[in-house]
Amino acid sequence: MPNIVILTGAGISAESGIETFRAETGLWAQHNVEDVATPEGFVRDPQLVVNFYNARRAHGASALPNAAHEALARLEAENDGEVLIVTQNVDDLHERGGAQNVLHMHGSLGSALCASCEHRWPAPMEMNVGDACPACSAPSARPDIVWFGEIPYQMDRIIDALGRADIFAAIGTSGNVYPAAGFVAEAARIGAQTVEINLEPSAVGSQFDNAIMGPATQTVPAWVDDILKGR
Ligand code: BV8
Repeated sequence: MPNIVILTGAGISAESGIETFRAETGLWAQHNVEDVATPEGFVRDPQLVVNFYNARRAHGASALPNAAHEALARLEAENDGEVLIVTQNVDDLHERGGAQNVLHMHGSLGSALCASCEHRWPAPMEMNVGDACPACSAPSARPDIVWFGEIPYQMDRIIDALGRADIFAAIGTSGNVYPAAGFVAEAARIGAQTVEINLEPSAVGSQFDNAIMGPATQTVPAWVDDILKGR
C-alpha cells in the first residue's frame, strides 16, 4: 500500500486539446511570458493578462478529461496508501476526470483572487480589469494564478507528502520550472522510487529511477494498472 505523490504538467492535458507551454506552437510561443505570467506584466498591462486567462478559461471549459486524468482518479480511489496529485496545471481536468484530492500549486483558472484582501471566489468565465472583490469591494480582482516570482501554493503540504512518499511520479512536465522541478530530488533524498512519464526525457529526466515514454493516455493507465496490481 504505497504512498504516492504525482506531479502533473501540461503534457497530461495535451491530448485533451489544451496547448502545452513549451511546444513550438505552445502558449509561450504566442505570448511573452514576462507580459502575461508575471506580476510586473499584470501591472504593466492588466487587460492583456486578463484576456490571456479569459481565453484559456474558455478553451479549458470546452476540453474534456482524457484517459490519463481518469486513470489517476482510479489510482486515488483504489490505492490503499495515500495518493496526492500535485498539478502545475490551472485547468480542472483532474477534477472532471474524477480526482478528489488535487493540489493546484500554480493556481486555477476557476478561481479569482482579490489583490487587496486575498479573498478567493469562483472566477466568472470572463474576468474584467477592476472587477470588485465580493468581500472587500476593492476593484482588485485578479486571476488566482501563481505567476513567475510568486510563491507556489501549499508548499508545506507538498514537502510533507514528499517526505512520506514511497513512489513519486512526474507526468507530462518538462522540468523547467522550480520549485516543481526540484520535487524529484526531494523524493529521491528520502528514498522514494521515482518515475518520469513523458513523451521524451525532461530537463531533470536523469534524476529519475525509471522512465516510461509515450503519450499519457496510453502510458498512465498502464502504469496505474501495474501499481494497483502491486507490480
Ligand atoms: C518561485 C501559471 C520562489 C501560469 C506557471 C533560475 C533557476 C531556477 C529557478 C528560477 C530561476 N530564475 C527564476 C526562477 C524561479 C522560477 C522558475 O523556475 N523559472 C524558470 C523558468 C527558470 N519559478 C518561479 O518563479 C516560481 N516561484 O520560485 O518562488 C519560492 C519557491 C519556493 C518557496 C518559496 C519561494 C513560480 C513558478 C510558477 C509560474 N507559473 N504557471 C500559467 O499557467 O499561465 S509555470 C507554467 O510552466 C506551468 O504552470 C507549468 O508549471 C510550467 C511548466 O510547464 P509544463 O507543465 O512542464 O509544460 P511544458 O510545456 O513546459 O512541458 C510539457 C511537457 O509535457 C513536455 O515535457 C512534453 O514532452 C510533455 N508532453 C506533451 N504532450 C504529452 C506529454 N507527455 C505525455 N503525453 C503527452 N501527450
